[in-house]
Amino acid sequence: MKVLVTGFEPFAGDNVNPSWEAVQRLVWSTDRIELARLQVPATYSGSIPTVTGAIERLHPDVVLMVGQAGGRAELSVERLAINMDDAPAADNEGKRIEGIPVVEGGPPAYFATIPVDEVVEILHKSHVPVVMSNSAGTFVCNHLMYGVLHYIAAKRLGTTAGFIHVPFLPEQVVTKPGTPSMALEFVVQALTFLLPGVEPRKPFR
Ligand code: PCA
Repeated sequence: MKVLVTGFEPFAGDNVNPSWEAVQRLVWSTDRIELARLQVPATYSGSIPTVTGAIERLHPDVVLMVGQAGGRAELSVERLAINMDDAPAADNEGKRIEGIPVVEGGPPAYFATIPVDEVVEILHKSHVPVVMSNSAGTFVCNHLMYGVLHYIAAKRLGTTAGFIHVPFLPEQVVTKPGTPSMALEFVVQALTFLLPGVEPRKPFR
């Protein structure tokens, strides 16, 4: 099984993004899973083509996208992506989009096609704090998740895809009292635990 795992570059003035830090450190010891890693620009214009281009080149069975959700206390397995870009924050090109669909005329939403319940269950059994989330937000992460699921659906590929949000790293919250964070080693371990769970065992839903 070939798994493409993606993480985002730092954004919003931070100099790290826990998603990319963790993706770079993922180790997988069996030859049953072949990992490809990709850093994705935190931009509306660049994120989708970066990942769909890699899907075209690598033909992965699974695409697991990872992003930072600053302020969340646990990992979130995203259940759906909506057809809406709507965030006051600027992306890394300084672009702000408020209230515009990701894909004009596209369906309102896509469900993740990885088995989200199984991934949550695996992580719970592994004692990792994780929730199933019904919103990947309306910024670049949701944009990417929607765009990739749309591309896979439009091309009728067998690739399954999903998105995991991870909290800030402790170093990012040093001057943000009360803001949750998770140690990098823990995030890396959690992603390693969930990898076998993304194996496509069920048809799309
Ligand atoms: N998190 C942002 C974009 C890039 C990232 O890592 C988000 O949740 O939209």
